[in-house]
Amino acid sequence: MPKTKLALTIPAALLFITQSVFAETHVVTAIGMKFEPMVVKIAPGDTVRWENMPTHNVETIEGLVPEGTEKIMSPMGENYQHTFDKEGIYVYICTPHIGSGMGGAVIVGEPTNLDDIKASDASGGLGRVVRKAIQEAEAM
Ligand SMILES: [Cu+2]
Repeated sequence: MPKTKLALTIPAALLFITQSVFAETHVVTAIGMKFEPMVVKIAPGDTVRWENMPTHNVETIEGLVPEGTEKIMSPMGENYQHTFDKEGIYVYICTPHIGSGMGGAVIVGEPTNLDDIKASDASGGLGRVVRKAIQEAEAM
């Protein structure tokens, strides 16, 4: 391998290794009808792991996630984890318990879609989750 090419390859490899080493896993625990913590702030590439989920799940809502991201619909009653790569706010609910306000948000990097979230007309349990997500994003 020519010397110049090698000189470029090594820093690129180191950067990749560094990012992998520093990617974190954040645990959210279902306690009663609440996710704790309700809002987690993470870096792109980090993972969120939901635990203690015997009667719960995680479902993202169209319009309350960054554009172009795939919907999350985790199997009911199972712990679940997801790695978030795209920046923005991801509001999620527990499908059977959102009426009781069981939901939360993951803020990945900068809250790039804050205006979209603010423009949503969510009410009831989902409205409470959305207001909490906005409050946390604005405090950043
Ligand atoms: Cu639930």
